Amino acid sequence: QHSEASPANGQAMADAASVIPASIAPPRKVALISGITGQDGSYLTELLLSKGYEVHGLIRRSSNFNTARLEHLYVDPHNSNKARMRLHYADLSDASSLRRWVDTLLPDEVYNLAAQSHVAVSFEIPDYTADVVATGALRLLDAVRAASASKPGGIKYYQAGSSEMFGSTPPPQSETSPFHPRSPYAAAKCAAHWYTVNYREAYGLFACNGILFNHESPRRGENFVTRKVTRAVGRIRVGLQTRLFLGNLSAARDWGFAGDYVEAMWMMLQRDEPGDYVVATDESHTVEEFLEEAFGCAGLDWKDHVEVDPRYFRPAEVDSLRGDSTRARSVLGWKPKVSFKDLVKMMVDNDIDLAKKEKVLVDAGYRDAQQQP
Ligand code: NDP
Ligand code: GDR
Repeated sequence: QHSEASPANGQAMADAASVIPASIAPPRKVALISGITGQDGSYLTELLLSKGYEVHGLIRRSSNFNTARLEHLYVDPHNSNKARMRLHYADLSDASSLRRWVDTLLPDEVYNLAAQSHVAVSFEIPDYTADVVATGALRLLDAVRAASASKPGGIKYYQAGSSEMFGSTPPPQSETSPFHPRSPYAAAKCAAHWYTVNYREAYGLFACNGILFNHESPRRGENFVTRKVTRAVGRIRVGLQTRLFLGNLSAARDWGFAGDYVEAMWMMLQRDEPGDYVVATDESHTVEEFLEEAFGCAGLDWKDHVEVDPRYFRPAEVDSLRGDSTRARSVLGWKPKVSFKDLVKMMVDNDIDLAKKEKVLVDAGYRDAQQQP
């Protein structure tokens, strides 16, 4: 057991699926997700479970439970009829573990979402980032290639590519824009992108690159700028924090909602032909505009609280990203449902609630009020 999860929601979904008589039910599709414990992994798992999939996730060993984002989906595997999400230990740096699970499960679809995904951190741990993001993708692709012959219809592969690959290429960025990576993370994602293209061309693998622009949610890691801001807004609002230290406020990003973006991943693997797709809102905002909107949602003025700390500047910055997702919209029929304003409000509302809960613990003396999460 990997978490102390409440089975409530997952149980309800499993109950709904179990009413179809086995004799007429089509065989369940099996998906394998690396990075299942991350933001996107949790939304993709929800989506696939709602479509009737059996979902297997690769998790890495940690001294703490790292399954918080999956707790609402967890059903004890001893309840074998109802548990449609299973977790297995593996690591993108360990080819043998990847090979074992791909061989054992022979999934219909593999989603490679695992990564050291923080751009600034990739300057601190470049070798590790390259190993997991680039070589890790190659290890998983090769496990899929080797197992594909044993799977009727083959195994489809999704690679989590990033708008960071465009780096200093000016917007709008589409599938035909050149890559000019500006960090070890981005360079490693470029390698993973080309490994995926190469395995498609060399071995005929059904392999797709999603080139996803920034996508956020209340489940976003707390050291990415959007969540760092909305966590601070919540805590400032309830009196647990006064100041917020940030880096470059003039960078522009194309921010969408993670729940919308995982649908595009799935849609890519349902096509007859594999391909590469930019996924974006096609709209861009600066960090300053995000601050204005987020603090505004809570009736606050960001200028009263935000200070620039050069320690958050990056050795090389990506100044401006704005996607051109025409291809995903016309070929996949995908489009984002959540607007920038609604996304910011969703995150601020969530983080005001969270801060209120923290405040109860702080007031009762169970927790210190830290300045910044
Ligand atoms: P997160 O950082 O939230 O999740 C990353 C996941 O990868 C976690 O499950 C993490 O496990 C896992 N992981 C990290 N290192 C390893 C390893 N060595 N072996 C196995 N698993 C590992 O990222 P997101 O969910 O936001 O993003 C998903 C993918 O999409 C990533 O590849 C990211 O680079 C890419 N991407 C994200 C975008 C975004 O805006 N969110 C945009 C474009 C691309 P643990 O929980 O234990 O840390
Ligand atoms: P990014 O996201 O680098 O685009 O990568 P992040 O939220 O970290 O930065 C966005 C922009 O905000 C600026 N910034 C700060 N960033 C952080 N993290 N912390 C700060 O205090 C801060 N102040 C200003 C940054 O300089 C940058 O310009 C994300 C990740 O999810 C990647 O994995 C993914 O591939 C890309 O999005 C698309």
